[in-house]
Amino acid sequence: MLKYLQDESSEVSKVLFTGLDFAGKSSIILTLKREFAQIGDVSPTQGSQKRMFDFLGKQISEWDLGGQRKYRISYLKRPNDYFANTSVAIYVIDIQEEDRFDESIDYLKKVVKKFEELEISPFVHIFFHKYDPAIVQYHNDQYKNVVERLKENIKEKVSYDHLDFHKTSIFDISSIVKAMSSVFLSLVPKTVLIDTTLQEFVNKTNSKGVIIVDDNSLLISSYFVDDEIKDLAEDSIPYFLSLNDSFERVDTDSLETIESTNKTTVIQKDENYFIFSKLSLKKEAPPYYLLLIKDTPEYDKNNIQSISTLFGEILY
Ligand SMILES: Nc1nc2c(ncn2[C@@H]2O[C@H](COP(=O)(O)OP(=O)(O)OP(=O)(O)O)[C@@H](O)[C@H]2O)c(=O)[nH]1
Ligand SMILES: [Mg+2]
Repeated sequence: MLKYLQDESSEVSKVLFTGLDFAGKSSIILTLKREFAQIGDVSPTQGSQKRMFDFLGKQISEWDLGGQRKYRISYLKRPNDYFANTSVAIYVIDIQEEDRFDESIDYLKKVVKKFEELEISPFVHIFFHKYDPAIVQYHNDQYKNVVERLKENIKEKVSYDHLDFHKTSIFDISSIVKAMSSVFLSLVPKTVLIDTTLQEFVNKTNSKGVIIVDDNSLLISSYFVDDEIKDLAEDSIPYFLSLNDSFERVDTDSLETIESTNKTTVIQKDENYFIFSKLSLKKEAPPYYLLLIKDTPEYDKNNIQSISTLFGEILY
């Protein structure tokens, strides 16, 4: 029954990152991969960089198009090699560089035109990037206006129906996670089934909320009793993933294994207990992670095992 509801196609989805040089495209990708050490000395991307990965059982090819002028010219000259077959595009704009807004809108127009010429109409998610926490704290009104004007300008100059807008910063990891998750989830229809499963899980386990993410930090599904718990879970999940990464770098042979299949960590903060568990659904497939928020530290590992099994059935 569950298998029947799987997606019909297993073809590759192409996710394209584009925009001017220095906008922050490669840094966004590194943030999702939690390669924070590399973000510090990221260098301009030479030409296009591709990586393949699996998202909810679907093959994704992610293209990071280096934005230097010489490369932009060559992409536009050979649209078939770069823009063809795009399933979804992420167009990154550095909102701190106002004097390049016109140049950026101009390139966006050209990219959209190429999509039209290729007779494809992928969603284009505009990331108003480098909307850093310091800006929110000290210059929010000013930048809100900057971004509003930029958005109006884009809507006026780029006539394209499939535009969406997000504010992001690598210093606010959850802003990247949320924006990228909405991009990737749009590619996979089977998520409705996962959402229902998770809602039942929250009720059954008397929890306040639960969130599932994949190994690329993307939110797969979540369910919360209220918005406060939602914010808490979404803001804390990146830290649990980093914690997990650090533990995995430790020589685990020397540690006593407490859970044999699903490794679970319980942390208390204020009145909440965070139960974080790594789910290995299938041998050799990338893991998923579950974060459960409860009033009490008790959890039934059979419940976690059964959600893991159900989830595995939906996906594979
Ligand atoms: N303040 C701030 N700086 C950022 C942010 N994201 C990236 N940067 C910085 O912006 C610079 C350019 O980042 P890249 O990721 O190399 O930009 P890119 O779009 O990949 O550039 P090209 O590869 O040349 O197209 C680097 O110095 C990053 O550290 C952000 O959210 N806020
Ligand atoms: Mg780059």
